[in-house]
Amino acid sequence: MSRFPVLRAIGSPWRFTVAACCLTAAAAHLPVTGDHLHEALYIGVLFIVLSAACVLTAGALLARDARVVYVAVMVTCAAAIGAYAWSRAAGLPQITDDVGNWAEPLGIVAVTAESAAVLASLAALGWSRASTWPRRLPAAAGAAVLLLGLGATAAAAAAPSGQAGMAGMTAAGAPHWSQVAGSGFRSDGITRTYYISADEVAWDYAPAGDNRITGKPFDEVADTYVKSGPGRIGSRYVKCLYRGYTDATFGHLQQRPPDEAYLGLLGPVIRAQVGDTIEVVFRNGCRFAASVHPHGVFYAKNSEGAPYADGTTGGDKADDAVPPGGRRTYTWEVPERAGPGPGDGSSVMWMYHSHADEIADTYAGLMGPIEITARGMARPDGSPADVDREVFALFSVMNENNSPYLQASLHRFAKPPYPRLDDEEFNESNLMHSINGYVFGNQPMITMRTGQHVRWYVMSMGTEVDLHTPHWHGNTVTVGGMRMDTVSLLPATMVVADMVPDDPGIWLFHCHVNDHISAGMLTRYQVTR
Ligand SMILES: [Cu+2]
Repeated sequence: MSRFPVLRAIGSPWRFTVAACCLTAAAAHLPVTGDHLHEALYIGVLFIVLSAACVLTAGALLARDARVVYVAVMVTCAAAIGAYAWSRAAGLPQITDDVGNWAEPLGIVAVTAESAAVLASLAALGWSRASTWPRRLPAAAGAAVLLLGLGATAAAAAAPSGQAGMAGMTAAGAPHWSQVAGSGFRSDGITRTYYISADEVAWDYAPAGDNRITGKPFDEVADTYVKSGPGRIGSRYVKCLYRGYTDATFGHLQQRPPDEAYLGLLGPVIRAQVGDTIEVVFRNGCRFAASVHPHGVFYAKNSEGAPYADGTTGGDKADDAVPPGGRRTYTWEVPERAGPGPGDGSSVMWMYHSHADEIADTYAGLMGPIEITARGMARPDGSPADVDREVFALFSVMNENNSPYLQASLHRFAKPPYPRLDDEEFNESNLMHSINGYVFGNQPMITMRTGQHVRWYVMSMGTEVDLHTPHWHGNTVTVGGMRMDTVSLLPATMVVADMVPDDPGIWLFHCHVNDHISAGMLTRYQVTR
């Protein structure tokens, strides 16, 4: 007999029932352990540990039902019940599709067995030797509980797919829809504030002054778009662009480091992770009303930035179009449905653009990227921790004929005689086939190193000519798990492409649409060792 009372066998008749409950709990976890190992390794491992603990404590009870064993049973089962509740209520990392899935049959069997084990353990600890029990009854009751438990487990495991836990995740059951919905917005208390001003600038689509793709001066075809002169605007246009500032005084422009110079006319990259709140303090320095309308994130009617008959009034309208010189703060939440879905990597792309007069505003240049990283996967700046280099690229035939600044550009950069505004050749000369606002390879070099995790975020804006097929020379990417070296874009679509470059050199990155190639929609990226 042990000197320590907690190690002494108490010989409770409840031990058979507790052991049967433990064995049932172990059995109920086994059918889905394989799927969990595949989908969320740590959950699979925890399932194996839990099942092993249940089997071991059951054996210990039958051999020597010391008080400490009952306590171990209660702790183990309480932890399992707690984890189950958490996975259904708040969601555990990597398997948030279990949120709301309270009716999963195997889960019900496991939780019932675990709860019964806790209650029976309490009864065992309170049992006194003075009580009288029929000799064989406890063992028979335990055997009956075990049979019942294993039968329920088998029935639950055979339940139709879609209700049997991870095995049915692809079926159109509750788990599918909980994945679609994502878990509700749970704030992590972090608000990321961006100070963005729409500023009028003189933008040059070809600042290098020659064709960086051929390495030669512009030829006659290129001159159609870039040469200024009588009745031709050339490569420079008056535009209004989103630009980042350091604070609400808008006194200091945020400087872009050299490796982000390629971003060109894009607004500052708005980064956040799921759980954050994004705040955009917007100042409109354009000569026309403008707004900030985001894609993907959660916005209420007072932060949508788009005027239309939506039945709103007052403050819910004030965001729609901020007058010249005006200011407005937009607030957007980042729930799970704004972040990576089941087929995404650690981050997704959205964008923001002015939507006061959507077409004119975006041709003026008011566009920028948004990047949302999965909860818990972001660096302090919001970028995904598993990505070394991020590149954002906008493919757009910027139709300067439809920009609010056409007249301004004409009188500032063209020489008289000025053409009729509907002159066909003049119109063609104002179609700037650009990547981030650069033509004919004039974009500052996009740089990266071999072996880096590089994530390309590519998007298109515009009209029916804006079907673009960005193509990488030298290296391949995966998009949604599929290998490619060319992706498809239509206006306002966004594609995330992951690359681990293995081929050093200066490589072409261009739209593969023939007409767009001739008009200069090409750039280069450089991979160094
Ligand atoms: Cu194209």
